[in-house]
Amino acid sequence: MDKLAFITGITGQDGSYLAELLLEKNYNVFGIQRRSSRFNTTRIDHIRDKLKMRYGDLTDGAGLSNYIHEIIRENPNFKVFEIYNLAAQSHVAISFEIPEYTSDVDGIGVMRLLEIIRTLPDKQRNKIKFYQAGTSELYGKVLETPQNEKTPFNPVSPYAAAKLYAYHMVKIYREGYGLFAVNGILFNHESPRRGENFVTMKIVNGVKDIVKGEKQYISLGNIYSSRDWGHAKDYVYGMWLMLQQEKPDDFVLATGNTFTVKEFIMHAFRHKGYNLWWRGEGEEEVAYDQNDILRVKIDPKYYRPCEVDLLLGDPKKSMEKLGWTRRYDNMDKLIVDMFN
Ligand code: NAP
Ligand code: G4F
Repeated sequence: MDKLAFITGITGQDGSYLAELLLEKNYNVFGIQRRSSRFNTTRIDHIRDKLKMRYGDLTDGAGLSNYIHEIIRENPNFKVFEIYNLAAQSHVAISFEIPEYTSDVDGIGVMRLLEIIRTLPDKQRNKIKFYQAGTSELYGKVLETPQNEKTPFNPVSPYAAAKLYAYHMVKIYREGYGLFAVNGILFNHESPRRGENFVTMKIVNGVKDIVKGEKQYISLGNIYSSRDWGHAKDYVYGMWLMLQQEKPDDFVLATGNTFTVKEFIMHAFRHKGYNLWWRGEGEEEVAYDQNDILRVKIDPKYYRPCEVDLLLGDPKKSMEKLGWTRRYDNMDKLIVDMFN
């Protein structure tokens, strides 16, 4: 095969959808998985026999280098080699607890990959395209709304600070060394494969447990932050489109709509026939259902040292230049898919 793709983070939400998409498009797909004491490949087990996998970690530059050189050695006549860097410690709240590790993986890890590409012979390097998983968290305490490719960044978490370093390194390697390297600036995207400790999946799983009678209520942190939530399947398609361009550039992927966590909670409960009534304020705020049973309460342990209050993306450039469109074009479609 002449089309190669290497996906870091292939075992994650986005990596698994991207691997499916690239296999459909007849790419030869390579990936790394982290060593873990338990198997961590459940999202890709259904396509495992079509993938070429080995152990690897973004903190281990030598291993990454060996693998990339090996892929090239074994496929000397490749036409294009797309490298998608999706691996990250991707949880914002957890980045406050493990800032050093988060910086190493999400920041320095990106530089490790860029250096490996930069030091390849011209003939090989010129056929490599690099995608970096950037994030709307870069906007942080937002300086303008909606946010687009020109909006200044103002990160407020170790996660976002590490991703900002990565964003700039991609630009520096693009402008300084002529690498085909792009930053996707992606707003929140969810799916049935979303990690359990992100708020949408926590709410969906909580409602499912309530329906089954296995739980009475869900405990959450700040329910007044707003997010621009799309579906991961649409967003991995956008990543691929970015690497099909003639020239490297940075793009925002977003829906152009924003909802509070509280609105997401109400949509999710309503989907299963529960109407919520809210009482109290701040840490005392609670929601009861139509039968006066407690369903949501606030637990300050989920608050973050700094919060991103409002994200609302403007995807105009991606729609016009990439021809990017979304199949999941409203939040209820996303919620239905997450419940299914
Ligand atoms: P995810 O489900 O948390 O997946 C992260 C992936 O990175 C997993 O495969 C994970 O492996 C891997 N990983 C973590 N640490 C690693 C390390 N040290 N070395 C190698 N691999 C490592 O995240 P996602 O939602 O798919 O997001 C994909 C990327 O997009 C991430 O970079 C994230 O920061 C970024 N992003 C996500 C969103 C979003 O809303 N989903 C928005 C903007 C940007 P395990 O499976 O072993 O944990
Ligand atoms: O679901 P979240 O943890 O996602 P967050 O922080 O927006 O980050 C996600 O999106 C980013 C793109 O903007 C990605 F870069 C990042 O990798 C990740 O995929 O939290 C969403 C909101 C926050 O305001 C949080 O404070 O929900 C609030 N929240 C309220 N209660 C909670 C909870 N978040 C979590 N995880 N758990 C709660 O119990």
